[in-house]
This record gives sequence, structure tokens and C-alpha cells, in this order.
Amino acid sequence: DAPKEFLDNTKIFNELMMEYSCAIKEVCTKLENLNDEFQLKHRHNPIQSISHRVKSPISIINKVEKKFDNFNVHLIKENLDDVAGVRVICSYINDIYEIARLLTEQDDVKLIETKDYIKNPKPSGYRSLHLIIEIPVFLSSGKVPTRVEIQIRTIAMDFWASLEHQLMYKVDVSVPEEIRDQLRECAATISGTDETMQNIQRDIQLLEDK
Ligand code: 0O2
Repeated sequence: DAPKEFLDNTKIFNELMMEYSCAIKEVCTKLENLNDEFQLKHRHNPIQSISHRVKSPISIINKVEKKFDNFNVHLIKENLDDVAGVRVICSYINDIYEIARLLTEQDDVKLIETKDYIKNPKPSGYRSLHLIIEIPVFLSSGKVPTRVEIQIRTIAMDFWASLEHQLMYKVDVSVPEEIRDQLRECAATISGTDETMQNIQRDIQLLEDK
């Protein structure tokens, strides 16, 4: 009957969300450990900050419905890779690739997909490195492989993405190409600044190492 089915599905949904939340904690610990080690070895913090979220129930339902025209709790795990999301803000572009390498080389981390929007920015101008990884979550029932989307970007890339997201998601009108061009231009300027800052950091490091 319907109420019983509703309660069963709610239980499955809540357990699944708990698994995603555990996976996020695992990933954050791994990233914090890498940052601590880096600080000790290289006197440099590659990670400025880490944030995370579990996708909201309504966004999960909308995304599944968009793909399958209907919603079923059993479709989530196999079809959505971004229910668990971790965002890592790095100091320099090199740090992004170093953190991605050190994380995905760990033997309990399985790399599912890499989307490099730094080498190939999105048409909007968006830049970030996206990884989909799968890590085991250890529960009383056993080991549960769980997917997490990790977005890694510099402070400058994050500045652009945050403001662009606010600007473009709030408006109901279609945004003219001229304004989109301006946003792309801002993204290009920021990208140039990121490269310059990285070169400055390298030059200072070389002076220190002399
Ligand atoms: P939220 O609220 O951040 O989760 P898919 O997720 O597979 O349906 P796609 O495009 O293959 O779609 O995924 P992709 O490229 O990995 O990008 C998904 C996420 O990247 C988005 O999440 C944003 O967080 C970010 N992103 C992608 N493009 C842009 C952009 O042009 N501007 C900004 N500000 N962020 C972007 P969601 O799903 O939009 O929502």
C-alpha cells in the first residue's frame, strides 16, 4: 500500500544520503591530511578552504526526472554522480593538479571521470577541475562504494564562478550575448592573473631556495 511504500522509500533515501555524507567526510579528511603534509614539507598550504554539500532532495528529484521522466529512489545511486559534492579552493593553478594527483593516487580512491574546464573552459567562461571519484564507506552492513564530485579551483576561479552563478541563476530574462561576452572577458582576465601570480610564487620560491 502507498503509505508503507512511502515509508520504505524514505528509509532507503535517508540511508543513501547518510552514505553520501560519510563519503564527504572521508574525502575532506584526505584533503586536510594532504594539506598538513604539504605545509610541513614545502612550507606552503595548497588548499585555502574546503566546502561541501549533499545535493538537496528537490534537486535530486528534478535531475532524475529530467533523465528518466519519472522518479524512483533506486535510480539515484547508479545515475547521479554529484549528490555528494566537495569544493576545494587552492592558492595556485599548480596546486589544483597536485592535489588531484595526490588524491587519486591513493589506493582506496577510484577515479571515475575527469573534466578539465581549466584547459577547456566552458562556453560561459567557467574554469575548474572536476573529478568524479568513488571511495569505500565502511558501514555495519559492509563496504559501500560511493561517488563524490570534487570541484577544484583557484581563489580567482571561485570568485568568478560564485558571482556568475549569482548573476545568471537569478534572472528570468534571457541574457544578451554582449553581457555574456563581458563575463567571458572577466574570466579571461582572471585566468591571466592566476598565471601571473603563479609565476611570481615560483620566482620567490627560487629566490628562497638559492
Ligand atoms: P550545483 O548546485 O552546483 O550542484 P551534470 O551535473 O552532469 O548534469 P555537467 O555540465 O556535465 O552536468 O556537469 P559539470 O560540467 O561537471 O558541472 C556541474 C557543476 O559545475 C554545476 O553544478 C556547477 O556547480 C558547476 N558549473 C558548471 N558550469 C558552470 C558555469 O557556467 N558557471 C558556474 N558558476 N558554475 C558552473 P550544478 O548542477 O549547476 O548545480
